[in-house]
Amino acid sequence: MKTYLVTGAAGFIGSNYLKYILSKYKNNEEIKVIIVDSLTYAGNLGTIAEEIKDERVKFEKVDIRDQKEIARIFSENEIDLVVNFAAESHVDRSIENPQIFLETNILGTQNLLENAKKAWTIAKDENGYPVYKNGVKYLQVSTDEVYGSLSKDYDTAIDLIIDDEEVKKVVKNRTNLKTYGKKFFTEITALDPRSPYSASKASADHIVIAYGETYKMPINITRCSNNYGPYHFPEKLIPLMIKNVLEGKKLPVYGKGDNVRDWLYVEDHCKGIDLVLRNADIHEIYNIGGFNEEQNINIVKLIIDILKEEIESNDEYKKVLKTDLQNINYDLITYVQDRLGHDMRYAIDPSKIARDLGWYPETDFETGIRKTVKWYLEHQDWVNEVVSGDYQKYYEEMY
Ligand code: NAD
Ligand code: TDX
Repeated sequence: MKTYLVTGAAGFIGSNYLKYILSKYKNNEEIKVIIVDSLTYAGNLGTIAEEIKDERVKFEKVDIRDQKEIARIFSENEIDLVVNFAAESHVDRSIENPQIFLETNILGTQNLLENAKKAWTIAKDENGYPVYKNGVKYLQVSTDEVYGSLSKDYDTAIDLIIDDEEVKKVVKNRTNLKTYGKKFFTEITALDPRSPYSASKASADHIVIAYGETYKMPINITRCSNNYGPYHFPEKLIPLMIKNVLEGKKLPVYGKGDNVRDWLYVEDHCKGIDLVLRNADIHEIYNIGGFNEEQNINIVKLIIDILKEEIESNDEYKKVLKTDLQNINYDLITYVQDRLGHDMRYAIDPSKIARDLGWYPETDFETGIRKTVKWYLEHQDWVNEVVSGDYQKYYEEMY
């Protein structure tokens, strides 16, 4: 029996992870999941309404910065595994208001580590180091953005050639591996964050490593590329573009639209996280990437194309459209002022997790993005629910 503490499980990746582990361990292992989420603008209880009813799950509306409450949760539950998703996650917001990013992402992380350390210490060794309960582990969900920015070598994507034989074996069935450059972030790339968001995530990584080294605490860090999929908050590129197309609104593309991101289907990411948590050696850091780089402008065009095709072929989807079908075209694209300090390219080398743990991104982008677009067409109630209050104010200011 394992007890998870999952923070930020009412957000995008955390909710997908919660759904994934509840289903993965349904028949073969007893688990208990304590959720800690303070329900910021990005957290929505409706997203996990079904999961909260599950008798294995307990929801705590608590801020990860709250020392007393986090201490209480550790004292009331025999927690074995911590997965920290809770964070302020949107780069544009970090440019407008950095402070909350430092408070949640750095101090919140340290508060979780400190309480895990206390709860898991069962003795001290002869040198004064804490000795921990067997089987406990803290996993920090980090980002490729901590490595900074790469430059592009090509204007159009080229096939990614994998020359590592072991990795080739693992990804043998994947097609469409793409790259815009020769360099990739590996786990030993020096951290070089450039936005307040990524600086706060890099600081958190350093604190996690510091607890691992100083107190020999059992930690792992995963650093993933841009996730996409269901329950993605519509302030991020893909869900925002879907929302705006459906409403006949302009699609704001920053700068020239040539910035490159590596896209990873959220469920593939969740599988990678649980694998690292359960199987990786302690203190190991793993990059989790999609082997799928794309320029923003191409993502936006693809979304327009898929939405048009899907709506044309399904009368149910036509009901969702708040504009005329003929308005769905590339004229919606509008180039706007670039993001300050906009990182040009993120590209992850996930060979280590492939070699060590046999993980690879299973979902082709073509499959994943179509699934995602259809999910949004079928879940407009969810979009309407999360797009209210705080977000509405932010949206009106930004666009
Ligand atoms: P999100 O913004 O969708 O969700 C964040 C969740 O954390 C929300 O439920 C929110 O209510 C909760 N939260 C925020 N501050 C909190 C606090 N102080 N105490 C308790 N709960 C709090 O984020 P996401 O996109 O799901 O990202 C999850 C994690 O993955 C983050 O750590 C992020 O840095 C990292 N990450 C995300 C991506 C991506 O593409 N989305 C890529 C790389 C890394
Ligand atoms: O309206 C937009 N127009 C636009 O051109 C938005 C919202 C974004 N963009 C660009 C900026 C980026 O180059 O699209 C790209 C993706 O932007 P976001 O969706 O904001 O993601 P990004 O800044 O790449 O960060 C994401 O991936 C790494 C997550 O939000 C982070 O939490 C994660 O760490």
